[in-house]
Amino acid sequence: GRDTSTLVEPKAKTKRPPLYKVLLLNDDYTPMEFVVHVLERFFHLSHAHSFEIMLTVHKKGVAVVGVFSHEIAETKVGQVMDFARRHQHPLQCTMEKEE
Ligand code: NFA
Repeated sequence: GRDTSTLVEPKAKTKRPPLYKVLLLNDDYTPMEFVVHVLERFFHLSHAHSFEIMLTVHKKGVAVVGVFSHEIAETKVGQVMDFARRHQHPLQCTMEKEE
């Protein structure tokens, strides 16, 4: 307006870093108790919530376990894949960028 003392600069857009969903995939061989243990151990979920997520994966084929920064998601996926491999279970864990 006519106020010569006030200069309004364009708003600098603050861009939040993208978040990533960590997904667990069903298979025919990994024992249910192993999956529950993985969820408790690496995602710090209660036994009841872990069992619930495990059953969702078992019935629907896939479920989101959590949403994290890229670095944390990558670490979780690596930990789960490594733990499953060491126990010779085919359990698969992946990540995908959130919309
Ligand atoms: N489908 C597996 C079974 O019947 C259990 C499972 C659940 C595996 C979730 C992987 C993920 N033993």
